[in-house]
Amino acid sequence: MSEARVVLGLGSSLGHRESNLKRAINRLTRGARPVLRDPKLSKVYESSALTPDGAPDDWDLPYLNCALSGEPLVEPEALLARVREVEQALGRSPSERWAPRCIDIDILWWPGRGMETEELRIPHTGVLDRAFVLEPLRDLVPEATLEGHSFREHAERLSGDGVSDTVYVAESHYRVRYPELMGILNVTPDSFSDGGKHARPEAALAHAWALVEAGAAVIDLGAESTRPAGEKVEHEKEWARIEPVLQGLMELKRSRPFRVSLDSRNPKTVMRALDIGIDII
Ligand code: PH2
Ligand code: MG
Ligand code: MG
Repeated sequence: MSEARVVLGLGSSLGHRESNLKRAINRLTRGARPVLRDPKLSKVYESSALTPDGAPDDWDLPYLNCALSGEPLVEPEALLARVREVEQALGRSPSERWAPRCIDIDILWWPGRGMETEELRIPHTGVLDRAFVLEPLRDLVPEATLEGHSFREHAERLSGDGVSDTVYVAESHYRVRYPELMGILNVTPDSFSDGGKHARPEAALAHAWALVEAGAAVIDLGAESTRPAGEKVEHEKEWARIEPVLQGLMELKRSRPFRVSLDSRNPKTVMRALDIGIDII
């Protein structure tokens, strides 16, 4: 039988919110000291800040929230200690209650480990009346019950009352959930890995298409191999290789969303490519 899973709630309203969530998730689940095994992530939601009465206007910064579940590798007190360490490592500074924060990590739900001490309350305060907590929780443990109803039912009740502004944000979800993939497109005769394969523009574009189909968010175009003793390519020659492929990539971008990165050490090439429309240098 598998151990009960714990559910953490994560929120961020300061800095690069998606990066903050992603970094917290990585620290909790990977690396030197993971505290959760077999992690699952809810959707990522945005909502306006819940602030105390009389809070300054500049506290009114929208939050991204999500929930993370996993098999706990430590006891509740040790999990709380690790959570605080991660908050600190990501730059959380002691501040007033409910002030904006770069990261907040709360232990929301842990079947069989309900408790109420000075330090720790499980289930976490307010899980049933805050949509930004309840909706992520519902994504992960819809059938778990609290106060006689499942989280699915509680979430339906809250969204039914029409006051919640918590919305799923697909772009943020993907950015938190997945690292982006970059596909490499070498239009060189002599690269290590694929030298010569895509020397013709049509072949290069077919390969770019396949990379985008396979999930590449960025296509990195280069026309000069930087391998040791590789051929040095001057601007005119480099541009003759780059230009037709770059034009073709612009066409491709009409039907598929991806960004184009240019891998070049030559300012002239960069300037001309900027005119056509690259996203990353
Ligand atoms: N967390 C707070 C205070 N207010 N508002 C939203 N929308 N989301 C939060 O996670 C949140 C909040 C304190 O932890
Ligand atoms: Mg909180
Ligand atoms: Mg907290």
